[in-house]
Amino acid sequence: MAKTNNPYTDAPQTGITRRYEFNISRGVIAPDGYEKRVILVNGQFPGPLIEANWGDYIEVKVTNSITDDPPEGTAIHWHGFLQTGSPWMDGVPGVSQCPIAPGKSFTYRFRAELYGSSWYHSHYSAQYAGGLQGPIVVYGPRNAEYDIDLGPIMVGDWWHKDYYAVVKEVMAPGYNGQSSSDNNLINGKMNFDCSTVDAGDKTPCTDDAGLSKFRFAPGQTHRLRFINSGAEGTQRISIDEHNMTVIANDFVSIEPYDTEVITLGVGQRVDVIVQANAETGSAFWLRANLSSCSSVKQPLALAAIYYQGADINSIPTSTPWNVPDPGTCANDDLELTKPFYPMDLPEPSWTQHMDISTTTNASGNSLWEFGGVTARVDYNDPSLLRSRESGLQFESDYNVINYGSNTSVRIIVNNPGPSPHPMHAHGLNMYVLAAGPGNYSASTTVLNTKNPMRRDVQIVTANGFIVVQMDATRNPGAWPFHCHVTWHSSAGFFSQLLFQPDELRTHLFEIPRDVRQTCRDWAEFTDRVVPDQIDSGL
Ligand SMILES: [Cu+2]
Repeated sequence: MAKTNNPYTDAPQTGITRRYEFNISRGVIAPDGYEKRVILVNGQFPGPLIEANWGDYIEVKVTNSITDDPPEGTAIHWHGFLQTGSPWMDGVPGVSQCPIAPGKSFTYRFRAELYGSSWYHSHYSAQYAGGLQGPIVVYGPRNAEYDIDLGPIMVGDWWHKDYYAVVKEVMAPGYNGQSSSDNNLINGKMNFDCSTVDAGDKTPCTDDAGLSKFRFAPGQTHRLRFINSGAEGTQRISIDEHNMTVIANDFVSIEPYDTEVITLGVGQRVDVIVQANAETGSAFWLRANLSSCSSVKQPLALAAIYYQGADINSIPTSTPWNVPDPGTCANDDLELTKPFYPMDLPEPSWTQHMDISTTTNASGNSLWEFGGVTARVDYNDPSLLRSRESGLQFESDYNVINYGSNTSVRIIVNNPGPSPHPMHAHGLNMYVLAAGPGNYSASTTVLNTKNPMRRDVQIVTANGFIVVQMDATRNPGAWPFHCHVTWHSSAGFFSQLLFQPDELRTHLFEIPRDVRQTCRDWAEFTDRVVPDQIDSGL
């Protein structure tokens, strides 16, 4: 039961391992009709669905076949998975592992400790904006009834340039902060108007590439699992003439509430139930709009929903909800989102500010600072390995914050700038105690301490703040806490929270043999080829 089973501790011992093999390679695809150089999983975009039951183990053998044009490392992060006792499996290069060298394999093994909807993506530079991403569903107890599971719906902004070209643009001296996405995709599909390309652009382009299509059974209830797998833009998602009942945010079931539109920052997930209460044979648009708080050329993604009996080649003529974009990119009010399984907030043993700022370095690159530091990792020297082998000294640009034996850490993030940031924590769900405009104020900010929302990504709005808290005892490790806008983390918006380093140095956290081997392989590769790490590496 979702109400009585603690989602963090009561996962059943199923004794089952779900095994997958991923081959990562370069390719050329045209999901919206415009050809783009990408990086694919088993030749697919989005990558294959990973499915498991709550309590299962998931094992993925990842082979890096990015062997030329140029050869490149990779590492895959399993978004939202706690990795309790398995910090090596978190998939962050320069933090939990060395990148998987071209031609080499690494097998990730971790437990589905939580249940719900999520995704995997490369954490190597901005590779996931180049296609390396896919959905994950973990089936678990229900907090609301429904008849049909429509599965994951990945929604993401899409750049026509390959990811490395965009990183180059973002990292160039004098960058003005505006790299516009070209389109918006639902499950890797959308049309594009090829007449709008820049003059002289000879890239092959076809109009009417086609849209994603979904089926509704009249009278039945349907579960839809929305995932924002984009690089930057916040999505506002609605279904014409249908209400949605929100039942989960990220990997956290919540008390259901109804809405006409959901707001989804990069990395976030929202699960909804939709009652198919229209007539047999009717058709409706599912709309995802990129909010105006980021810079986009074509904000609207469409998918068609066909009721049984409808002509699946017909074009829906449904009416959109009147839900104007407030332009704030704020998540729904915390009053609306209450975890279904209530938990008490522990007393924080430490409270600190981690504010967001920008800086220009000596070469003229505009970079982010998080807690006053612009981060950059060394792929050859991951912090987790170092925390065992060479003491707890890190160069300042690792941006490691050592919390020692703290039990629960409260972090206040003020964002005085004009961009919103979806803040993502690895290895845990944050308690979200407050989110609002302006700066946090110790005297006036009201903290929501009674069964506060928990999730792994929370948006801090432009000129806004959030207050989050993280339990630091249950999961020793070096856990990234960063902005999920991939161009922002490339430009240094990244930190690592080191929890319980003394435990990390016990025999319980011996460095696995394969993790060492991956570093040896990477060292051998980088002796021959020096990767052009023009960004933070993340
Ligand atoms: Cu950001």
